[in-house]
Amino acid sequence: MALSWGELADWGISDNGVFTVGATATNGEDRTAVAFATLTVRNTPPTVLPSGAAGVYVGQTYVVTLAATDPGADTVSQWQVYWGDGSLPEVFPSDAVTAAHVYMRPARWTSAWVRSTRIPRLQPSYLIFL
Ligand SMILES: [Ca+2]
Repeated sequence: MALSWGELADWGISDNGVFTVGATATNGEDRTAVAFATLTVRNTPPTVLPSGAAGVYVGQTYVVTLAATDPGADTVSQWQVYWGDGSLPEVFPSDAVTAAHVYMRPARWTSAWVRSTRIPRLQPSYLIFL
C-alpha cells in the first residue's frame, strides 16, 4: 500500500519525525489482526528562490531578492550570497529580503545559499548572468 504525502498529512504526519503507524486486517470470519511499524520521515531541505535582474553593468548596484520555501515548518536562519566575482561571500540575517552588491569587474553568476532552522548545511541556488 502506497500513501501520498497528502494522505500522510491527513493523519497528522506533516513534517519530519519518527511515527508509529499501524494496520488492521479483518478476514471473512471477522477475525482481526493488528501490526505496527516505525515510519521515519526525513527533513526536506528548503528550496532557495532568489530573483533579480538578468544582468548589471560594472559599477552599478545589483539587488537580489531572497526567498525560500520549505514543505515542512523550517524557517530561514541565515542567508549567504556568493557574488561570483571573487569577493568573499556575504552573510545576511534570516529576515533579510534583499542583498545588494556593486560589481567592480565582470562576473558570470551569483548564488544565494540558505541555512534553515533544522538543516545546518547550506542549500544553494544560482542566478546566471547572461
Ligand atoms: Ca524542511
